Amino acid sequence: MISHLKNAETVLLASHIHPDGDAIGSLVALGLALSHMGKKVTLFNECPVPKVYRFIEGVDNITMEIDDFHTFDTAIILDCADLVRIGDSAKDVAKIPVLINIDHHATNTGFGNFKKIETTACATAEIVYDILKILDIPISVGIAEAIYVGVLTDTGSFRFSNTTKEAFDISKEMVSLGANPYKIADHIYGTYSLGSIKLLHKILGSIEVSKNGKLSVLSLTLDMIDETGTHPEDIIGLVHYAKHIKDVKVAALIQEAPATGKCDNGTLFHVSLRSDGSVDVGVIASNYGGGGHPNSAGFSTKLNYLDLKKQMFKYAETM
Ligand SMILES: [Mn+2]
Repeated sequence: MISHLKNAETVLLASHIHPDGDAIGSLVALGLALSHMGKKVTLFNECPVPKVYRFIEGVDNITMEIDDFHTFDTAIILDCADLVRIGDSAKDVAKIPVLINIDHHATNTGFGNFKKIETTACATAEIVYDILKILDIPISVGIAEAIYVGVLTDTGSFRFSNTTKEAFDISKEMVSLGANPYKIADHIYGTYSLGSIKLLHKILGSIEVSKNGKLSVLSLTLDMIDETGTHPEDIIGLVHYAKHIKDVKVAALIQEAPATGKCDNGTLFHVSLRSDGSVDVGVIASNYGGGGHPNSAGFSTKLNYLDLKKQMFKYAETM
């Protein structure tokens, strides 16, 4: 894979729809690095970059539309367990001569011609960091911030079970190279709009807990987004509130999908799942055609709201 990366000339880099900090951070960090090597680089994500990540250098170069997929000799897919996670363009991207799959999800399907799948990596940004070391590319302040964002957000600010020694080692190095932890944290956690706090109020009001107290469910409707003047891409990390309840093993956020939208073809709801470690939510998500990690996973569904909730609460009785 490394020798192919060195030889690639026109590279498309893509990450998953509804991007998180790792999807954006990995995309930008590797993109800046490959540009530095003199390659023609295009950064691609089908969904808008959430506002809280727009401070990262190079995010303005992320495009949501590609006119001609034939111009690329290589596609690098980041933080995606499956190629379809990049969205509608998966079928076009699949035709690019060489596909490189860089990811840390245990449910990764192993797609692509070359792959670097490290399931023990705290974030895809950690794997990108390793690749930059192998390629001996200098890490600029912009790259350092992007990698730091990936590690910070995928570890839940160094709280989740994937918070490894490497997470701290890499973060320390990124800080020594110029990433500013306070500035980054303030952008990601301290720049919410009033509307998003009002939205939080509405979502918290929707909470339901299963009879045995092991499953908590938050619901987010399009009406709530409308009423608060917020945007779906601004909704980050809400599911964790449902996980903070004592004795809850699995927390779920059911999010209504827009009726039309490039990101959401035919999908009625997106479901985010988080586990305390005693239930493998990656398996639950796979059963619904999604994927993820044992403690953090998600899926999209065409089930209606009541049927979906019924199935989830029925499942809760087995936990
Ligand atoms: Mn990730």
